[in-house]
Amino acid sequence: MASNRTFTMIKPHAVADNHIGGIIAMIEAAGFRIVAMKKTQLTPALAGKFYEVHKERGFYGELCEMMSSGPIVPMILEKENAVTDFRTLIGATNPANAEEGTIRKIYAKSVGENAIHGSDSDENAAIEGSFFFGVTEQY
Ligand code: DGI
Repeated sequence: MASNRTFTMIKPHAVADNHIGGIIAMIEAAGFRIVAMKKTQLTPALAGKFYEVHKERGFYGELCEMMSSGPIVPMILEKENAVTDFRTLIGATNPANAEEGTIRKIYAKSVGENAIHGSDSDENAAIEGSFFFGVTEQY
């Protein structure tokens, strides 16, 4: 059975551009309930740990620098089929390929500055959620 939770973070450029509210409005309108949320900032080392699976990729350094460049808003979200439905809501990694009406189509600037993260599996959703939130922060 699919888990009913996923993990997301609003990326630094979208926070800096005052899009927290617009993005959260889209998330709630799509039927997701916010289980945990905060505003925080990653160090380059923590960003590197979060994105460790990409460490051999050419864009890893740029990704870690971008993700630690300013505050982010991480959240745990709840809905049936959360991981799959949230990936649909955010759209393709590269906004040029994202469907109309998706969060990335509206708020992403480029493949690197693509506004929002969404876990790609139930297992990663649990790992990524616990990277930012303890059990007593999830309601
Ligand atoms: O799961 P996604 O976030 O959609 O995509 P992913 O897991 O393939 O990549 C993770 C993040 O890494 C992505 O949201 C933005 C960044 N990224 C991916 N491909 C590129 C990239 N950044 C740059 N600069 N160039 C890329 O080709």
